[in-house]
Amino acid sequence: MLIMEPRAFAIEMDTGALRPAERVIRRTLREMRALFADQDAVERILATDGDRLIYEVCLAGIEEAAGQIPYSTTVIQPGRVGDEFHMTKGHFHVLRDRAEIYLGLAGEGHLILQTEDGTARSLSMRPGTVGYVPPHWGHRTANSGSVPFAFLAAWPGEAGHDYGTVEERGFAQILVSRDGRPTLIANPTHV
Ligand code: PAN
Ligand code: ZN
Repeated sequence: MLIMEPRAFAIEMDTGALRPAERVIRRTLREMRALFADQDAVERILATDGDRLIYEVCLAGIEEAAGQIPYSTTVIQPGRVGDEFHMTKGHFHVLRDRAEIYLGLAGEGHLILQTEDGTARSLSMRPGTVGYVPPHWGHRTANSGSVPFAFLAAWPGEAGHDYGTVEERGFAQILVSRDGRPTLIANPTHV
């Protein structure tokens, strides 16, 4: 039996950065281009403005293993691709019946959830909102505000991350700006 040393981490509440982060993952528009519904808007942005940072994940470095509770903070930059808000790639857990907890830290956004049969929900997230991802719900987050949106996430270490299902099929619903309001609409590119 391995006895881990207890450790404290700090979250910079204004930026959502986790310190010390063991690893920081940066996701840019170029690598996420296929995930946005408006492909013309993707091409236009890449051609005129070049690549852009969509979000960063600061991982605490807790082992992805049964019994552990890995956690991270995510910071999504404000902005849209066409009408669609900047968002994370989104995933299901490999073990579908593993849940997750999200805590809003800064800015405002939406937690977008869907089951494998395409049922979709969205939860508005602000600093202090605890969003619960129940077992079996795929999940992604979007920044629906005008400043960086940051949140903490903690999940069971054995859950695993399945990105392929979302890459192949997309989310059934996407979060777009309609009449100045974040609105969930059917995703025209969903398979
Ligand atoms: C979160 C997400 C994080 C980044 O920690 O991994 O917000 O989103 P993607 O993983 O979809 O790129 C989580 O849900 N972990 O299970
Ligand atoms: Zn997750």
